[in-house]
Amino acid sequence: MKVPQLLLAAVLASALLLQAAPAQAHQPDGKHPPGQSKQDTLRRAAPKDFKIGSAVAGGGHHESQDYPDPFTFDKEYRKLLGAEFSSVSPENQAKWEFIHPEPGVYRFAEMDAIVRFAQKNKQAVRGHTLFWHSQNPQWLEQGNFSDDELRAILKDHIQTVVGRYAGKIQQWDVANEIFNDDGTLRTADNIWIRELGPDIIADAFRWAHEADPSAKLFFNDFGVEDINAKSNAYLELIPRLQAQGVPVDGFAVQGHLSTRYGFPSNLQANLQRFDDLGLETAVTEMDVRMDVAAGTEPTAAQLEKQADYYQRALEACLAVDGCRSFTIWGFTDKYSWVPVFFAGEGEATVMDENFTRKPAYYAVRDTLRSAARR
Ligand code: 9MR
Repeated sequence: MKVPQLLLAAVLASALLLQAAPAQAHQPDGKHPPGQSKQDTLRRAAPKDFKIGSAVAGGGHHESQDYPDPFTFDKEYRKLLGAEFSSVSPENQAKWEFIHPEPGVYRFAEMDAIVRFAQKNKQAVRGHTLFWHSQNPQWLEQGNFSDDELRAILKDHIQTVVGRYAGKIQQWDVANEIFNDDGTLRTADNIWIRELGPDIIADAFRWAHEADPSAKLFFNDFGVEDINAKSNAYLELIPRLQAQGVPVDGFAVQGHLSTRYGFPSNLQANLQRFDDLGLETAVTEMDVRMDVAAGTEPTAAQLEKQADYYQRALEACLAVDGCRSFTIWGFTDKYSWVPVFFAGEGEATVMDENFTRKPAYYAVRDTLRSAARR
């Protein structure tokens, strides 16, 4: 080859390289699924002061599935959990049966690991939950304790658990699901209310506040997205407690929705009426299940409808001043509680079993982005 030809070849080669360079940016990097770069995540899309969260899969229904503990064993899952979210909630790892398995015996390892992970990834933590009718250990439910003993057990539990993570938990779901759909207290199934009377609710908040004055203390429930008898019951109870000086900071709607039913169209107005009381609000367990027969895939129309529900719920929260935290109850269908609890329903989260983003993912991301631009 003569010198000018060589030069030409070199110029051509570098031109080709230059052309190839931007295209490479769109190639999978081996670390992220195609189309998912580290920059392009929900937490990056969100407004600065807004937490976008996920439950941390482990315990509960996971223990009867044929996979190991997701949070501990699934590397891809952990990577996405850290990259995508600015808040995490223990799905089961801080519930009574998990964290307090025997009288006087606490098992903190799993919750400690979640809190460490959150700190490493600069994430907030929502604590869940201290006072509930479900997932209580047998020793508690069948213990035949006197009222004084029960009170002491609850106080010790709340102060031990909340105290251990003091300063590290942004919001605690202190009391979970205390009302029936008709707005009456769940007296029959909630051991605390049944045995000690409704005043124990105020004590639970007081004890939690003593143990961590910096944590925001919430009521949390399902079926309270809309204005209805159950959400009205909270609207009546919370100001009554506040008037007595009980440290209640927030009201949270879980957001377990189904495309079988219409979207709760008064969600924003409902959150707003709690905001008007000076309370924080939050969406804490969002998912949108749909009917899918085993072995079949959801249709495009189903996925669009699901995306629309996620988007409207997020928009409702974003439109209310004190709603600064939106958590989804798991981000992948691989580990969702839904198919285990509802036969014939599933696909409720924003990513499929292979962590591929669904239309709901993009709806959430784009809604966060437009809010961040405002
Ligand atoms: O997702 C949780 C699942 O792993 C447990 O088996 C189940 C047991 O009740 O609880 C699920 O989480 C619930 C949450 O703690 C409270 N609101 C309803 C959630 C879905 O059932």
